[in-house]
Amino acid sequence: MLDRTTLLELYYYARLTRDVEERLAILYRTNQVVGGLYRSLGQEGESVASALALEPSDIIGPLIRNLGSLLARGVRPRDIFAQYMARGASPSRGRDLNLHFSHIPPAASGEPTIIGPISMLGDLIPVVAGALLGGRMQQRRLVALTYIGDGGTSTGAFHEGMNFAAVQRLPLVVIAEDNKFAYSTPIARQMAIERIDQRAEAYGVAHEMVDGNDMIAVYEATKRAVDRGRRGEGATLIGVDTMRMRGHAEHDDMRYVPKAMLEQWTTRDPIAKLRTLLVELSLATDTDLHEIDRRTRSFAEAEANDALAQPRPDPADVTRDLYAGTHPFPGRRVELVRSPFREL
Ligand SMILES: Cc1ncc(C[n+]2csc(CCOP(=O)(O)OP(=O)(O)O)c2C)c(N)n1
Repeated sequence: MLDRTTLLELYYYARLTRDVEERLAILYRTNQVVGGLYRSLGQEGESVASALALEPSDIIGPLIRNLGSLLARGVRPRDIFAQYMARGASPSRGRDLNLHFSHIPPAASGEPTIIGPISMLGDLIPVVAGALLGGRMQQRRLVALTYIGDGGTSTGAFHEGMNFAAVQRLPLVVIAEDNKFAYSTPIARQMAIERIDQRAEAYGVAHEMVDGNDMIAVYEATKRAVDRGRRGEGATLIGVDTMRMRGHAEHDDMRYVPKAMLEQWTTRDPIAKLRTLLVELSLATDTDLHEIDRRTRSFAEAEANDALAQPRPDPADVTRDLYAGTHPFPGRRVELVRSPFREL
């Protein structure tokens, strides 16, 4: 069984993810968000739990729906809000949106390397595998964690990346999310196999399937995969059984999802599930958990307001950092915050 601190961290970061997304939804409806909002409602648990199983300096490559993985690794919510609102001081300085930014710290910093999402689905797998190859050449014992949706696993780039990672025995951990729909395409139209983790068999990669809404199960499976990778035993694909409880993005009313299906998955909410367990095991009281809820809600609100107060990019330097040889900005590093539970 996981220690109490880790369990409370799982709860805290899943709550924070939901609260940051709730704030983003308000900003979206009031026209403050530039572009779309791709929520992870109902599947926050798998992003948070998998990312917490890494060592702090490991590599993480989220896709657009894996906000929880970045928050769990310490990325400050203010930077996320600033990205969504294309503010001039956001990590990409308003040149790109949402989670599309990277963080490449010096090796000795102990900070995570973050490789931003690549819009062409599947392509993040070979890129993250390449980063691991680089880490190996520098004799760093890094493990990398990345994510792919069920739709993304049907791309050629996914297959090439997985095969490359397998052949090179790279310490790559891939979370393959069966969240039931790729936009409006149901999983049965996506693959002829029973479980998404069976994709791994073609490459000779270790795999297992877990309940994606059971944060402890996801944490433990990822930890096993991370340890295996660090021991030099190669890549792992972890299939997570979960459900996307909002549309593909906020503009999508998800009319293609049967109501009964949504109702059934409401009873399997990952945050509610962990909350019940914490109380049942007497690891936290209802009052303790209410206090965490209050804390994450007010943190998300304050961080959103901070980002709202930031100026937009200066039109005068709009082409800076876009083309070679035009006075690039000095590197802007993402601001990281420590887990409140590790400071106690
Ligand atoms: C190669 C490629 N094809 C199509 C798209 C357009 N597209 C963006 S997201 C998406 C659905 C992705 O579904 P899935 O991989 O299951 O992830 P989910 O949205 O369920 O998290 C599609 C088709 C794309 N970005 N890249």
